[in-house]
Amino acid sequence: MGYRAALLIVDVQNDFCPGGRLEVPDGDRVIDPINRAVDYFVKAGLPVLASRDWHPPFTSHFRDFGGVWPVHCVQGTDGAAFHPALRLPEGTTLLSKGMNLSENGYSAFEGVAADGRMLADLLRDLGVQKLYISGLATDYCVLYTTIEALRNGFDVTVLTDAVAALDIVAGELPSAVEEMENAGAQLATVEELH
Ligand code: VGL
Repeated sequence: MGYRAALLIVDVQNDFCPGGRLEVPDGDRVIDPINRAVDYFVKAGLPVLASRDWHPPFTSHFRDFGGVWPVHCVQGTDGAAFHPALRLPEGTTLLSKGMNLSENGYSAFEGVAADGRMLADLLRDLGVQKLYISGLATDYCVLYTTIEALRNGFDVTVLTDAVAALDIVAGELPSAVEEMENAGAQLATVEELH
C-alpha cells in the first residue's frame, strides 16, 4: 500500500441490520466482506477501528424529540451492540458518537475513543494517512465520515462491496457513492485489497 493504512468500520450495529429499528435493506450483507477486510488488515499488521452510534434515550436526533429518525442505537441496548457476525479483532479501536443530546453524530470523526481522543488525532498518532471505509449506511454515516476524512486531509478509499445504503428517498438523492467519488474518494472492492 506504500503508506500506512487503516480500516474503519462504520456502525455495523444490530439496529442498522435487518430486524433492527432503523434497518438498512440487506445491511448485513456487508459483514462477510468486512470480515475479509479485517483479516487482510490484521495480517498486514494494520490498525482496525470501529465506530458505533451511541445515543442517549432522549435526543433531538430522534423523531419523538424533534428529529427525523426512529429511536435506534440507544446506549447499552442490544440494538446498539455490534452485529454478532462481525469479527472485530483484538485491539480494535472503538469510537462512540452521537452521545450529545442535540447532535446527529453521523460522522465517525465526531467519535471519541475510550481514552478521550477523537478519530482525526488518533489516526495521526497512529501515523495513518490512508483510510479504507466500510459499514453502514452509505448515504449517512459512511458519507459524512468520508467527506470529513477528506476534509481532514486523509486519503480515502470506500470499499464499495462493504457498504450499504438506507436509500430513504429512492432516486431523489444523487448516489452517495458518486458524491464521495466527486469529493475525492477512491473506490475499491475488498477483493482488490493487496
Ligand atoms: C445513520 C441515520 C441515522 C447511519 C445513523 O449510521 O448511517 N443513519 N443515524
